[in-house]
Amino acid sequence: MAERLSLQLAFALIALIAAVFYSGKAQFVFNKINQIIHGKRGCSPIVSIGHVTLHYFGFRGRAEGIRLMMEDFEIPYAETNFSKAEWPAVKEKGIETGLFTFGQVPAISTTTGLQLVQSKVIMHHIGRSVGLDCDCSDIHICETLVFGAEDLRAKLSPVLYSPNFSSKLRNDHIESVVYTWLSFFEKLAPVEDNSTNVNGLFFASERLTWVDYVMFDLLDTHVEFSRLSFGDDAPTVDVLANYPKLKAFYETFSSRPKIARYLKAERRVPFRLG
Ligand SMILES: N[C@@H](CCC(=O)N[C@@H](CS)C(=O)NCC(=O)O)C(=O)O
Repeated sequence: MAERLSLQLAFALIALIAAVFYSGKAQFVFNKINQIIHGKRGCSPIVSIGHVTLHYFGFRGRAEGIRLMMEDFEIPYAETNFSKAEWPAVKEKGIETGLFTFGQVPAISTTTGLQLVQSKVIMHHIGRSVGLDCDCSDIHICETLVFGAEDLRAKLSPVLYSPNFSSKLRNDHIESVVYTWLSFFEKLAPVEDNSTNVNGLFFASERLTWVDYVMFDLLDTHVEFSRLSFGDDAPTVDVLANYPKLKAFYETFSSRPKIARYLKAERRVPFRLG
């Protein structure tokens, strides 16, 4: 009797799995199960990552988005803050041990044994660990935003670290590159809509995701860049002034309590050295 019952149950289970599979909803069901197991939202949640060591220089650069996430979610972390002078030896050792996969930073190592490089990969991983992954149906939107953010950031480095950096170079870059790209992002920025965005403005999935940290960091970087002073008479600009949706997002995000505290904190490393 019991044997027959287990056989029937086994058949019912197989029929259920086949039905889910052929209905095309397998991914959805798998995601839901994953979400229930981890108790976190998003397409691909993972377990918490423990205490983090952030390997980077003592400035914001490509590590700041990672710091913002760890600050907001109170993930315990320590920093190396390498100086330029230390870097060549540190780099050689990091390549040797495999920590710096591509000989670059940021990198993180964690008490759970994880080692990871590439700023956006690290941010995504942290996001997955705290329930900030995008919804599966939004992955393409999130990737578009993050890859676009990366494109704009890449255009900044040669200017920011140019030996001839000046107020003219700064303003030329803003006029010829930054404004064009901000107008692209303005079209993708969230709008105030109480029916969808609960308690905030979010770029994807109608809730806070790791992509909001990428976007905030990108905007903040350009706000800081546009304010850099050279001790001359060249006027600085409010780089977001003509982008109301981006400005609203920037201000709303800045007012998240732990972010607001961090933005003003003394321990926050400078935007640019020297
Ligand atoms: N795509 C990488 C770029 C990393 C990168 O360019 N890192 C720079 C600092 S921002 C670096 O490590 N420079 C030192 C070197 O290459 O030796 C990321 O986003 O993490």
